[in-house]
Amino acid sequence: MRRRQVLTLAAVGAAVAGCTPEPPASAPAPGASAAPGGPATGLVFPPGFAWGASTSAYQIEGAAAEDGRGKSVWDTFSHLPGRTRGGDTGDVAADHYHRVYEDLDLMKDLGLKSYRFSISWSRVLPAGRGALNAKGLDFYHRLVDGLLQRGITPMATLFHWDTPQALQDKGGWEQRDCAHWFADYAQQMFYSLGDKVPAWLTLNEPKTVVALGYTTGIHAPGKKDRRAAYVAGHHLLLGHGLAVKAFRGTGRKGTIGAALNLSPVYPADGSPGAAEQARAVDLDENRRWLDPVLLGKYPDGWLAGQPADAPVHAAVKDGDAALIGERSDVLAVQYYNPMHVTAQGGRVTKHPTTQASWLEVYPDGLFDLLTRIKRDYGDIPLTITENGMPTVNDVQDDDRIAFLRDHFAAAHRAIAAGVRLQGFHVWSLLDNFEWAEGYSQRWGLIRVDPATKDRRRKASADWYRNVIARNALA
Ligand code: IFM
Repeated sequence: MRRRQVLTLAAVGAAVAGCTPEPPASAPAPGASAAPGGPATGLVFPPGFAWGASTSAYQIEGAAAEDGRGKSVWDTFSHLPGRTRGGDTGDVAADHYHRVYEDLDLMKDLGLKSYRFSISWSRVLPAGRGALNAKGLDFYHRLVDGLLQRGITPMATLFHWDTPQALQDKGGWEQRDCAHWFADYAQQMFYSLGDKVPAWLTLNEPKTVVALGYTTGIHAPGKKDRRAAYVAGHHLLLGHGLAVKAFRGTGRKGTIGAALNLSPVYPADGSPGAAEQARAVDLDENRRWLDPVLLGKYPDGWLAGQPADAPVHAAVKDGDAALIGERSDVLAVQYYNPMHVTAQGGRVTKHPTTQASWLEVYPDGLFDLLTRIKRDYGDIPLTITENGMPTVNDVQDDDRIAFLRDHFAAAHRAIAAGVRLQGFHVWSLLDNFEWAEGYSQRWGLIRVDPATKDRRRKASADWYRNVIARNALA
């Protein structure tokens, strides 16, 4: 992007910034009560620990066809017959677009220090590139201003799976150009919002996009082509590197990194075969993403291990690895489950699971993962940007409280072991659209009524509020 365009964008951002002022202080959030306090006892976290909650645009915003928003691949995909449970879509989702101030008040009442959201690329750039949609951008100004006014640090993710459909029509992430379109969009956001947003994340879970969007096809864009998947995976990483470079180029203050979902991989038994298979799965699940982002190279043997005629070989150009390895300020870690691998390369489950059958509950895995990152990749600051569980229990979600308590304790142990863990964002703030599962899985601290969209704090929200207020786990 040329400098003249950049100045124009900055001017648009500034002009839009103040155009929709927040209404006067709203009524207390539903269920609000006096903030808990008292001396911190038990497992005390470091001062300034960033207790947070996470969401993503398509999963909560709704307003899918409002104020000039363009379609994303998820709008298209969720409207295809049979792709989501019950035919659910994100058309309305949690209606956060219209209830943003109510949600901000709920966050304030929880005592959140940090809120991690994503920007809908096609809301701010309906065609994925070109002219900014001022009304779409205005929504993010309202959100960010509202967070800052409430003392909550905004953490913006640039890509949480909702590729603009207009770019998908041009080949999407299978095209190398998509990495550049993404970096251009990122740069526009840095200029537009970067004076207020101190924490940026480039990609959310590129592994999931590759695995579910391009390999099994159960997520948008619904491809079932492993060869294309690996090309898309490389271009996603390239987009990450180019966006980090663009961030540095803007001179904006703040931090930037990627949000990677990682799973510690264990041999299912003590056999040498299981150990070998576990190493192979770890290469694909973890090192294939961590090494390029943090070390600027694909792991030894990973590319060579792809079939000789795989298109990913041609996709990886000289210099790409260094670009992907542009220095990150932070690594955002998303932890849900471990993996146990047999000598035959199969997977076994060794612990209880949740309503989401893939979510095997193993809090020690979080400790193992965090300490492993420090051991293998050095002392980069870490923040957990997702951890949580769905439950069929409604507002009395004691199982979620137990889950979070055990994972917070594992995080505390990692900090005590010297890991530079700076924050913990629970997935998710609100019940939301859980992709192919539609609204059948409810992951929120805050209940969202499926029909009325009314909000109600769950027991886990009250419990979390106490943890945050004490900065400690009792
Ligand atoms: O809802 C998702 C989120 O969008 C990405 N990480 C996993 C969550 C639970 O499946």
